[in-house]
Amino acid sequence: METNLVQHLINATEKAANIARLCRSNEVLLKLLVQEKTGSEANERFEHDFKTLADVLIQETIKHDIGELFPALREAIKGEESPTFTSKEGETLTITVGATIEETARCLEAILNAEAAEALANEVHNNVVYEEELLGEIPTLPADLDYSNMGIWIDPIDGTAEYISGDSIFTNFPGITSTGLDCVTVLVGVYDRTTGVPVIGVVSQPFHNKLGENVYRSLVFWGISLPDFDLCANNCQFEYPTRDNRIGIFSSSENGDILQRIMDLGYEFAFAAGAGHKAVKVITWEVDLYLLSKGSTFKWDTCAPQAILRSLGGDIFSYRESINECKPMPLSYKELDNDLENKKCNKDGLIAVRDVSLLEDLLKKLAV
Ligand code: 2IP
Ligand code: CA
Repeated sequence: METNLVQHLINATEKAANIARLCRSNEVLLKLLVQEKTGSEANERFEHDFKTLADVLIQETIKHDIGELFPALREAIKGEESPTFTSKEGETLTITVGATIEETARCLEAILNAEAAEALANEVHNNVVYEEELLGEIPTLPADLDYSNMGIWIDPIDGTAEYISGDSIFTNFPGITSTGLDCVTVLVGVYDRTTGVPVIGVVSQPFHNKLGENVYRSLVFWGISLPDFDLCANNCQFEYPTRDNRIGIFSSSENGDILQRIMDLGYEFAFAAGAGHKAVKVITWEVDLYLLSKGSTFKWDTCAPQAILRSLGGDIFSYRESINECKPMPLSYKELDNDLENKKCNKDGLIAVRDVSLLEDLLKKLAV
């Protein structure tokens, strides 16, 4: 297969989705996920829970697979979790993906029982090629694309609380789930390290299509936004819905005064979990707006959907900065030397849209 970064990111995302699904369908792993301690687990020595292990393993698998194919990118692949676990006695263990199933299983056995470790290691080393009609045609990337100037943010499982509980609640809007497995996403975003602009995004909903008991098929969205190379492509050409109302999607904890102002502009509201999930609803045009006034998302939550939205003429903007500057200010992934920890957080909130012209009224209305 041609070494096309987008196709390989999609394959890696699908492998991540397989690992996430395995943890919910395998009885031993599910028990660990919902923390029913059996007393016989080796992981009692370690302070982290199994949810974190699943996250770390998915993240390290994507890093391993993409790092091997694109060595220039390896050091710049970052995720939400640190791969190092610390035990109560101060002993440390770093989760690594080995060269073989056995090697990976051996590493996991320090935390899990042999059966669970082997099941996970098998999935980590499974050769996954995601081929799906809905993916559309993935273009060849420019030959002179500088991979050494790119960075990747991974959110291995966004909507972790939904992933663990699995309980679904629906909104009044068809197709929009408020809580539950449909709100879970895997997010992989690539950005230009010089400009801080997101350029490639892959977002998967591993539990979107339920085919049977514990059998799901992913829904995958991808986008490329490289205007300097005259290349914008995606598999998200959804038509604008034939509705005359505008819909906004929000976190259930959004500020009441802000919601009132948006309601005054005529928007209807959907409340749903998952930052990635809410951004997907903007991508599919099921809603017009995802707005969050608080700093409760991180670079790994927004990089992938922002790249996809940019490929569609939309974007994700900083909520507070845009209000202060009275113009749309896109979220940036520029790596600044100072204050690195703080820079991981989208501390000024966000506004995600496909139609950037919506910001004109919004910013006026939201300015204090
Ligand atoms: C969370 C997750 C939450 C979201 C929060 C994210 O990421 O997406 O659902 O809150 O902003 O950081 P809300 O659902 O209120 O929008 P994670 O699940 O990875 O911690
Ligand atoms: Ca997240």
